Amino acid sequence: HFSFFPGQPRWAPFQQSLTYAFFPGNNLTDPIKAVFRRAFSRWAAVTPLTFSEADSYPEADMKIGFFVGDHGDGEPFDGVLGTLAHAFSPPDGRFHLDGAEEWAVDGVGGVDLESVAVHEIGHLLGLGHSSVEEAIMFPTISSRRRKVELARDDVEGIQVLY
Ligand code: TQI
Ligand code: ZN
Ligand code: ZN
Repeated sequence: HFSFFPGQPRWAPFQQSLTYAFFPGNNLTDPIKAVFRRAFSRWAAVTPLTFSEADSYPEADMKIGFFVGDHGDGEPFDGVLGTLAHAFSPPDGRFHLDGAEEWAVDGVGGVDLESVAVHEIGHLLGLGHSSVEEAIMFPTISSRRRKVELARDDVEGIQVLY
């Protein structure tokens, strides 16, 4: 079953058009940006929310970046495997990925980026972990697995919030 963060934080009702931006220092390629666009669109499909890429990193609601080791928020990354990414609950908007991972984009490589992005966006929107194994918000995933389709449990959870 789905869960929320303590106090059930969510983006405010007047914030249905949310923006996201990529940390400029990462210089991400278009195929990588497209993975995040697809991940956002899965949540947009089942909520009244819309997501669009903003040019201004500081002004965006959600800030996405790849970082290695200590990156200044008290939650250092740990190198290959272990923690892959973390995201903070609303209305924080920070979404960080471990730059030390071998990320799989479009099926090529190691850890599937879209699977992790769909999960972390769930956290950005206010979902905690689920006890349902098929759910995107289940707290573990077998390595090299691709899991990008929202389960009914994920949809029910997000529709309680939005
Ligand atoms: N990162 C953890 C996660 O996102 C960070 C975390 C631990 C966390 N406990 C939390 C975040 C409680 C919010 C609330 O769950 S992770 C998976 C999964 C990770 C794990 O790198 O371990 C995915 C990131 F579910 F597959 F195990 C993405 Cl998809
Ligand atoms: Zn971080
Ligand atoms: Zn999680």
